[in-house]
Amino acid sequence: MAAEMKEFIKENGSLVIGQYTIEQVYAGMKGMVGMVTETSKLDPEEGIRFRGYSIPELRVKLPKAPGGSEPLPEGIFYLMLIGELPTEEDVVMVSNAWARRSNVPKHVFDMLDELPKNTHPMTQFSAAILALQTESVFAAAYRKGMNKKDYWDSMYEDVMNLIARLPRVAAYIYRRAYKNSVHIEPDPKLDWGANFAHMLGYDDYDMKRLMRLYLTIHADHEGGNVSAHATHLVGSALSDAYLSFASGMNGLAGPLHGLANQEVVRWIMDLRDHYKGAMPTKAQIKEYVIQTMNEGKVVPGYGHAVLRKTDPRFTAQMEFALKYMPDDENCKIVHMLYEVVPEYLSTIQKIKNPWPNVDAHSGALLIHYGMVEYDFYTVLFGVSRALGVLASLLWDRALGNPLERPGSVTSEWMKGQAEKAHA
Ligand code: HAX
Repeated sequence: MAAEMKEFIKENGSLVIGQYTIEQVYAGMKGMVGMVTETSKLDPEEGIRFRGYSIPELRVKLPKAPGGSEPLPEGIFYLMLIGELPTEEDVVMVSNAWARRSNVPKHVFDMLDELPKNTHPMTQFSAAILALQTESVFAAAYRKGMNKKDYWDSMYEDVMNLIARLPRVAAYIYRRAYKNSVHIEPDPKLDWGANFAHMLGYDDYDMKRLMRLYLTIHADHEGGNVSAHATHLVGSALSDAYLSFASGMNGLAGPLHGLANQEVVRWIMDLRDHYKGAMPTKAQIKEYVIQTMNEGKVVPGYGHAVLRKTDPRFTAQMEFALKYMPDDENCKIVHMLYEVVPEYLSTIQKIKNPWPNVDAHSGALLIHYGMVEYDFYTVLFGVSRALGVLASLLWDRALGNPLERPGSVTSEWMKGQAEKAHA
């Protein structure tokens, strides 16, 4: 594929594929094509497709655990990395490889134990990923002196080892923060998602089913979102998978990105408190949304930089809720919000997308199965996001992608351009 891409660029490299405006440069480069990401592509109207497959298609087509109804996340990783739907055997192979590679060195747990218990779980997660960097096969090989052609091999080792280790690290953070540091050993017989639920302390079948869905739908959202872009950008300096992925997680920890999943639940709890715990009416919800906006805050879980319709990841979770927990009060509120918020936000001209994103629903599902510690939710997102951004990083190395270094200008320069244009 690397040779094919070189040839493609040689033949077509001078073709112009777009133009952009001063406004786009100031508005976070939205809508400017600036990178190639093979694992998934986001359509503003339809939502994400992983290697061409939509979420509803993947919920049917990807292999499932025996007797299970939701895809195994191992399958979406295989699909993103290889570009083809996996067989049942392929998925078992990935599952076994991750189980074999999942050992976390003691110094990572020791480091976590030194942090104040109230350190935000995402800060702990990022610090633990950096602490794991001692294990980087790529960094060790580079130091010894490695031919460019061999980058892919050691990066593959890092990517597989890191993904294998993340559930253990995340579960350790959770049990330390919320379960008196009573830790649970992994069960190598379980698949990656079920084992994660097990180590978190949720052994019932329902949570394992939710975890498999959750880890599948959060895995990737093309290359420009903050966590994917940060991982890719840092990786372009030949930083190893640990250094690159930690950067991505620092981006995911922002409230306009992955942290929105905890903010949604916090906002719903505040809303419920505001109305003294009673189920709010639609009129009350609207009133609370208006109050949030008037206080200069965002309504978490709504809006998107690219999407212009309801996020199919929201829809998948809503279907799950209606099937498995139709009477859950928090889910009912989430569904009422869906009836009220877009209608209101679409009256505000500056908001480009009034529809819910993935984070609008996930917390309510987790609370239903007993995971109420919402500060932890973004770590779950991060474990899943590893699948996409690390598959992409591996492709970056395989294709020999170069250092990323966009140009930047001053506002003086911009004004000069405008003057020239108006002269
Ligand atoms: N509530 C209130 N105001 C909103 C809004 C919301 N949900 N969504 C957008 N706006 C506002 C923006 O803050 C911006 O206001 P200013 O011009 O005053 O700064 C204006 O509308 C235009 O924004 P936009 O062009 O529609 O949206 P952006 O591409 O700039 O931002 C965001 C996209 C997702 C960051 C934005 O919609 C937002 O803040 N949403 C709430 C937070 C959230 O749910 N984030 C998670 C997004 C999905 C994700 O990455 N998950 O991990």
